[in-house]
Amino acid sequence: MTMYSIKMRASKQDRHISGAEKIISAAAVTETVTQLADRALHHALGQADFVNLKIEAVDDGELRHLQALPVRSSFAASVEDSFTVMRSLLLQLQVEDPDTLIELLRHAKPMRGAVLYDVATNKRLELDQERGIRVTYMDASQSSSDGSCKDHFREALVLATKVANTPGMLAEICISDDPDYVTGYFASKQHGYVRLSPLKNAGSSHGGRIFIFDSSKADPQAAIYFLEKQKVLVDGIPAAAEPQNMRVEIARQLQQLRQAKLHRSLRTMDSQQSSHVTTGGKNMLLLASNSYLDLAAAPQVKEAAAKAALTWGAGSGGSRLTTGTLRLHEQLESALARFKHTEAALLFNTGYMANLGAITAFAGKDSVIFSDEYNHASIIDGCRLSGAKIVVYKHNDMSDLAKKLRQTTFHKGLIVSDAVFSMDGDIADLPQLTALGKRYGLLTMIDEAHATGVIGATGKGIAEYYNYSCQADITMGTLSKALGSEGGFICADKIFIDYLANKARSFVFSTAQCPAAIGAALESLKVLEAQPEMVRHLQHNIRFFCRCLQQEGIEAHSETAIIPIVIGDESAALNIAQELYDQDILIPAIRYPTVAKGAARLRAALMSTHTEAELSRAAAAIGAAVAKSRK
Ligand code: WAQ
Ligand code: MG
Repeated sequence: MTMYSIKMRASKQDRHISGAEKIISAAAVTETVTQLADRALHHALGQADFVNLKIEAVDDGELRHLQALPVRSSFAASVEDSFTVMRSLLLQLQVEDPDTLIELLRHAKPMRGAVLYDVATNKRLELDQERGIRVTYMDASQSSSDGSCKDHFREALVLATKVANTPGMLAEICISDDPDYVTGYFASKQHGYVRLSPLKNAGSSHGGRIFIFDSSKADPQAAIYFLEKQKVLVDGIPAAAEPQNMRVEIARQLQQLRQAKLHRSLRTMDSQQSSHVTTGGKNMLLLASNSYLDLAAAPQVKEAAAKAALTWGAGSGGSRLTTGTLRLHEQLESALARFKHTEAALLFNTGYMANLGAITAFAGKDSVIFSDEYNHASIIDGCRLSGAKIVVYKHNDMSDLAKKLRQTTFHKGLIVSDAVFSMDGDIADLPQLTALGKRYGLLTMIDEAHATGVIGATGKGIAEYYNYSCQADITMGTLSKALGSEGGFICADKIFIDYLANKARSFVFSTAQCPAAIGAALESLKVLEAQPEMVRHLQHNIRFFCRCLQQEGIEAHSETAIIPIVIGDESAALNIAQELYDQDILIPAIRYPTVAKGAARLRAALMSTHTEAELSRAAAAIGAAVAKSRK
């Protein structure tokens, strides 16, 4: 097949504006000429007034195929860091004085071509030092799909592959002269093509290229001939540098997770969530639901969800501050405020968003947040996003908190804690925590995700648990657990709620929750207030199950629906969970990063509708599996 080399050079008032070269089949010549002319005549730097198009046939025997250099990326924090990487790569090639070369690269006068530097004599070999050596007659064998614009990476990789294959060539270093392009590279046969970023500051039009050559290995004239005249097609040029690298990087990280037994995948349920579920084709006893009162499956709650959808629509159609607030949202907010003994309440789409929104609204760069070390990820993320100074205190350790409060120089901020800790199931020391908040003039915030419907004589949560002797300024909760629906909320004084409705970005910029979720939560609250015996039943189950486990020789103490059974080793925990799964009992193993490394555990979660028979069977199975794993 006859191939053609096409070169285009365009200028305007003697200033170079665009250039390109291709090696293509005869059939593609016409289209390519059109494309290149188009590029020259519609260039961002102006319309060319001179376009030089050169078309030459290439004899089959003249063309050499080369395999593209492998590509990797080194992204550094600063230009100097990138040059440190370049320096060490040059040293690995036994280049004696890398700094001279780097200096030359960074400060050489602008040239159209490259410096040809001979390390055997420390001399520049290019005859015309104003122009330099220009590499030409090269292309990727598979053209990129979009030939209309310049692709720095692909063009550079083609050139670098040709240069690296030049006899006697040690390496190449390059900075682009495009002011917007800060990525440069180092390339050698041995190291491949190493993208270095940043190699300059954005806005600088300084570019340069140095071919590092060793005249003791090959004849300079032969090298120059190869660079300037040898026709080369490069195979295997990737379509783009980054997506490719991201895929490799992501695959590597997933592999690491698998090796560390930390990879997770989704488990699909084929039934509604209740004390028994169908999954993996089996009917299983579920000891892992947050629907602690089994309200997600309660007929009257489901009915209320359906009715709300039929009356109020499938979606809310707007954010709360625009057109999404329905009478239904207001009803639920009043009901929640009443339930939590506060003046007002505000709904969020999820508990995560409630924490994120509230914490970032109440704390900023000028504040401090004291946060329990075991707080839920949504609290941690809220703290980070707020930009406040974060002081982490020891888990539920009020003397550590007091000590750290004494040391602070901040006058405003937040003390924030889970009410019931999600992985340990213990209860925050609210009386002390709120007293410390008052003493230091900080707002106190408590996350009742696992407290609502679970603790307190009638399931009203942590304030009721402490007989209303204390109350946090901000009470956060969720509709998604004991209330069997979906969403989060904040209960507080009116002034705080008004502020949040204006400032909490996760509230302001979300579509209001759908009517079905709100209708369900309203009904759940009603059921819970009318039937506090559900809560008593749950609390009975908790005591009963802990006793059963203790009889099996397993440490288990909890006043909440969360009962951790700490195993330690990640794979032992996984094996035990699997053993239980084989006996149709679903209790997941919880691993890093949800809990610390080496603190893997089974996390049992109880429901009010579990029977004693189910719980004692589960405890016996756990006892046997744990004993087996210790052997
Ligand atoms: N032959 C020799 N030297 C050249 C050539 C050539 N064909 N073209 C440019 N140069 C020299 C010239 O001194 C330029 O100032 C300098 O190289 C930089 O050229 O993986 O865009 O065309 O994303 O600006 C690197 C891509 C892009 C990194 C490099 O070079 C990546 C680039 P530019
Ligand atoms: Mg350029």
